[in-house]
Amino acid sequence: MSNSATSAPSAHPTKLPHQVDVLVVGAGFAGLYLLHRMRGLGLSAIALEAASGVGGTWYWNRYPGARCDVESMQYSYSVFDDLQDEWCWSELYSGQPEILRYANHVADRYDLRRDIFLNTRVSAAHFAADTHRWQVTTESGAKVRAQFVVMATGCLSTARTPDFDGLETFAGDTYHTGNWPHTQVDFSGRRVGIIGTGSSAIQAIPVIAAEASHVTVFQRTPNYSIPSRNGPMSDAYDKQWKDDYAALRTLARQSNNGIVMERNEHGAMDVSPEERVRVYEARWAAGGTQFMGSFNDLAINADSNETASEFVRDQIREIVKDAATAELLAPKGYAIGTKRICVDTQYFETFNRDNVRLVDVRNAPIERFDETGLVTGGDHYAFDCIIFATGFDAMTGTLNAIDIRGRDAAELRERWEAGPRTYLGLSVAGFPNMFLITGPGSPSVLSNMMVSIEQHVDFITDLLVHMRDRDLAVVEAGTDAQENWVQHVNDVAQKTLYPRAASWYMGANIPGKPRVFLPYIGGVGKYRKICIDVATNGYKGFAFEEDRTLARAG
Ligand code: NA7
Repeated sequence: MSNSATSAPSAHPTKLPHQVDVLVVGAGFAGLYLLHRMRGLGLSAIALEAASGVGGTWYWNRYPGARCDVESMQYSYSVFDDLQDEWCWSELYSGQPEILRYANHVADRYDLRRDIFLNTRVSAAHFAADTHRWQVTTESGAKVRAQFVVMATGCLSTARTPDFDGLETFAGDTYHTGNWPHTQVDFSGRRVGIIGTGSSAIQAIPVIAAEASHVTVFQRTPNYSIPSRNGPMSDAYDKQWKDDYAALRTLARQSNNGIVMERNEHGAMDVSPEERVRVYEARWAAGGTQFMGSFNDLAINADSNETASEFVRDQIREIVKDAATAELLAPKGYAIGTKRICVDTQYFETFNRDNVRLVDVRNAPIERFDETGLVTGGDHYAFDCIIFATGFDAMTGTLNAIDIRGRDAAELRERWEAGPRTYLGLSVAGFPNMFLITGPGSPSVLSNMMVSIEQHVDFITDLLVHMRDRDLAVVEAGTDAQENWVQHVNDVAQKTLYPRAASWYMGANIPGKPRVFLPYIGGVGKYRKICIDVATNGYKGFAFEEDRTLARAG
């Protein structure tokens, strides 16, 4: 099949209905699949999407070099047999344009567009206890009533630009990687400043450096990054997956992070130093996040982790010719993996270019911007344009930006003032008939998002069937179940090295954000089992009310 061949796309609607059974916020991979499943139940469902196209993350993050760091054979829907058999990815790790084409293909193939309202940002969602309906308000003031609201709003969807002094005076162009223009940005002949060295910057810097006249990278914290070894998809690899897709997808669902990879069942300190190096070298040569599967205790044993961390530092020292730059790029003071591991194509090599310079802003933070550039450490740097690769208000930022009110007009953002509290990362006590897809307290960002999205959408679909079969109309997480879950999420995180790092997993990148470990680190497979157990025990932990039926909804 040619990937560009799509059925005739239906148009996006413009006139919002007054009421629906299910209102989905977001039309990324979660929103698209939700819409499909809700329709399958015979429910009226719409998705409201702030962007002018579908695709979520892959709609917004169109910076040069944007690429998925999960292999495409795995970062794709597993629930559409024909689609997964027919779709051909061109590279091992797909670039953003191809993933966005895939999202659009899905929207057309499953005729989803007719229920997706674009350019429609949700500003409020209020639950009315008397009618058991949510009143959802858009930024333009339109209102829709819904029995169920599902927040498919993404984990990294509120881009953040730090509040730099004088930023508004800068006369050149500014860009944020998470909100990149739709028109081609030409860097040739331009002096570019890039702030940040997270995943986005690490992908963008090599591509921009190949085009710009000069690039200055402002680094606060260096990151551990593993070469992707990306390349064209071979027919053999494509066939290997497609021949065995059902079994491999099952393995992914049962795995620790939703990715099928070979895992070493030994601890790093259980083998000789020579064997350790041999394993790290093999994993480094193979590339990608499977480096973290080198040994089974890298996330929990500081000594083990240090051997992997030091191995990567040594690779950086080997690649980067200037010793001082190499030392600056070598991450220290935190364990590999405890900040999101990065996957790159020629990132460290880029610092060997004559037109690239690294500036440390850990010890001398950026002081201010002016008309021509910025000042740090007493030096002025002049630019034609500046790129903010400064990340996101992760996991809670987008939800807290919406005025969400549950029972007794309780505000979600107030309830979450000291950190998010959810049951299974799916539901919040006091907010009936509202679900979160990959919400805080679920594996989410620690997993292959596709696997976690599908699991949540399927869970919600099954839950609605359970309700319909029993004439139940309202579902809500119980307070005890939620508190126990929050405790469990914390307990599991505390057993690992993760909470020790100042990461966005911990909310550490946003001034004033509570330091709470946001995702659930118990593992995708274990989490799935917990959810199955909840479902098979009558959705224990959830409370139901009977007074209205799904059949009468809307
Ligand atoms: P990240 O990973 O949050 O990276 C943001 C980067 O910006 C990181 O290096 C930050 O340094 C840096 N930053 C943020 N604020 C500042 C200020 N004020 N001064 C200097 N540097 C700053 O976001 P990405 O977009 O790269 O990646 C997000 C996820 O998207 C990624 O993990 C993948 O899952 C996909 P810090 O580390 O906070 O010191």
